[in-house]
Amino acid sequence: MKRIFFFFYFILSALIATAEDGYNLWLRYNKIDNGNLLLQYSSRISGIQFNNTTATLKVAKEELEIGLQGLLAKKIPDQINIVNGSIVAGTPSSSAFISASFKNKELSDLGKEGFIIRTAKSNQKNITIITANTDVGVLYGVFHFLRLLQTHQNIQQLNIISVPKIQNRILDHWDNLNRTVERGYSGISIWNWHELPDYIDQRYIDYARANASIGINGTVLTNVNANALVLTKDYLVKAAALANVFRPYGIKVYLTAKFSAPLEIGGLKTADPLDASVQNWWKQKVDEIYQYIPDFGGFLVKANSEGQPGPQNYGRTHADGANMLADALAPHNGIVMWRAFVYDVRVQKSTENFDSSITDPNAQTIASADRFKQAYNEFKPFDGKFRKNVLVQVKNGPIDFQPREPFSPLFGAMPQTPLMMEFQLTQEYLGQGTHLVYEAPLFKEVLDADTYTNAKGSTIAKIIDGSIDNYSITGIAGVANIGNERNWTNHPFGQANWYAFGRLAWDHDLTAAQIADEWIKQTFSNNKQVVNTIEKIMIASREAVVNYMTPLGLHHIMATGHHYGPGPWVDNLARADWNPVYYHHADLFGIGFDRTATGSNALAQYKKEVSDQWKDSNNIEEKYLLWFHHVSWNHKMNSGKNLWGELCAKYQEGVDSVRWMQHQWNGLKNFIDEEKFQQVKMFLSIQGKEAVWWRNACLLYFQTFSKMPIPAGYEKPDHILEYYESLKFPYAPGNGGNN
Ligand code: GCW
Repeated sequence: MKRIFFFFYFILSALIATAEDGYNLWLRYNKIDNGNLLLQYSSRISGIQFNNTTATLKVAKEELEIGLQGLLAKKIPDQINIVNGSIVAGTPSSSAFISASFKNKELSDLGKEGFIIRTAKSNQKNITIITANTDVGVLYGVFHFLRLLQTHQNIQQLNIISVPKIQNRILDHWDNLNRTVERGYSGISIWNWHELPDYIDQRYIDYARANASIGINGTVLTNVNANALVLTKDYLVKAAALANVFRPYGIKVYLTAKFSAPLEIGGLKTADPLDASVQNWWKQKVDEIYQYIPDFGGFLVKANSEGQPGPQNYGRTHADGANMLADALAPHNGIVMWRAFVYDVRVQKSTENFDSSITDPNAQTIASADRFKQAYNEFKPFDGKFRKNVLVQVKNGPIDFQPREPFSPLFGAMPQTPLMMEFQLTQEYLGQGTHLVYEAPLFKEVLDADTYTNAKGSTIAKIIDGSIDNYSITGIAGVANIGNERNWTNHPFGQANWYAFGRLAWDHDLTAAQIADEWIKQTFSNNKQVVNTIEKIMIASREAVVNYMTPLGLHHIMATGHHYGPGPWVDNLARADWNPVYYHHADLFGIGFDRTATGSNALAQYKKEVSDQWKDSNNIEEKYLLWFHHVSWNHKMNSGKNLWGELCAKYQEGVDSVRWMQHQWNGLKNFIDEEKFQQVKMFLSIQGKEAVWWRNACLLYFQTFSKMPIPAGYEKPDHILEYYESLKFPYAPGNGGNN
């Protein structure tokens, strides 16, 4: 009997050991499964000398202990004396050895967050040193060292010096106080506001660990479509509890500031930024916040956009609004991240007593223009007019996180205003919670794009890291894809986008392939076949989604509201620029948005070198063609096909890529734990179906204009257009109630 029990116990624990639910993300620390390497690591790592004198050093030491214990499958002792294989970690103030061994200059070059990992000899002993100027630098060094082991790197001769290129590396949560998440596809918000501040979920700690492991140092807890209540005492106390959890991990908390808060929660009659009582209200509010959260990071603000109130309600400018908040934050070293995602000029009434009588005098002129141009038109005139602690946060493209966009023309156009990048990790327009789309190639395409602002080589990466315009403050944000799903991101590969964002925010020189490689090894396995296959899938996935949704420069043709699935036919929304027909302009002649001099001339917002590349429909890179040109269905493409034929080919290519991804994945059955294998397999099958849906719906619709057949040899749609037009998904997730 006993024996049988033990047998089952054994089977059960083996199962538990291999079933992976994804909760541990890339911090699995499983035992190194390569015997030789394990021997090598064990001989190099005999113990640690690590004084945990501060909260940050304490968590750093714990992480190192947990990580090494998992990876080497043995307990790692503390060492008082340095011996062969010691890891010595700390700062000059926490470690006498480090203070004696490092010159001040070498460490101060690391700044506030950089670290050194170095193999050295001390009295003939081989040791590894992890050091930094600051405690958090040591923490980053620890995570990097563990990454080296998890990815099976040789650690015999290390000399790594790593300093982040961008200062503020932030996740933006579009999480509401009722725990719904705008554009969230991973369950509900991880912030349990109701139970805070008393209940501290382990998830908060693991969230902080995960972020610190990739260098993310800030989190905006609340949605940019803001709720003023978060600025009341009840909620500040809750936010403070989260800040306490995150602090040791070097992560600052930020909140979204609703511009009408003085009216909504302050009892004032106006929110005019030039009104002394309003300015005073914000000053006191900010002082109060710092009482609860002494290292509060600052505010993220969406103003005069999609119904959010802002300074234009009072005939004031973005600069007036941002500067008022900046003045309140400056004494505490807080910052304002003021978003440039603006396209709402009809000032809307958003709260009962909000003053909507004053409208922007330019409203009509701006409204008649191309939405593409609006952010530039509204912000460029204010270059140099913002306070020093204001960053203007710009989405990567001019419209809205499409599968592919040309870069926003604001980058390079505001040399005297720090511009911050906003990427979207959550896949609002990229297949949402069920499509495998690795976003690093998209991020890199944008970061590497050349704005020519000074000369050739003025890449966006160099603009946002401050090296071109000497910004004194720099930042990058990613709209989070995290929710309370056990594996955080719903799709196991959503984790890769969170990971890639952090890694690129730290070092934008890394390639998409390098980051994929690291992530796969830590998340799945170091097995070559696994790594190569998954890497190929990931790298191909971005172009696949472009092809089956919006090839050749099509954009914003998703369904209304939830943006789930195709809706190129939609033409009945209140604002012209919410309608897909506004973006593709398909007619009997052709398709595409003329943004050249004969059209909206948005191209004129770019430097000449850039607009020269894009202004001619016969020369433009075809991936951007329909972004800038309205061309005939018979337009001759590089392939020799006409535009209609090329569109058919691209949609089919997208579908074929997903099938190829499915096939590749299936080949990994024996290498991936069953739970994750099945999960990804099922998601890929949804993706396959939806790619076909996109292709069929779009081709049938565009065919009503092109009047040409889908060429022989391609699969034919299995329904008629009316069927696709009739599909409704009232409960598709993530609908924030906006356009
Ligand atoms: O992409 C659009 C989304 C909105 C979002 C808005 C924004 C938070 O559809 O849901 O609102 O962008 O970025 O402000």
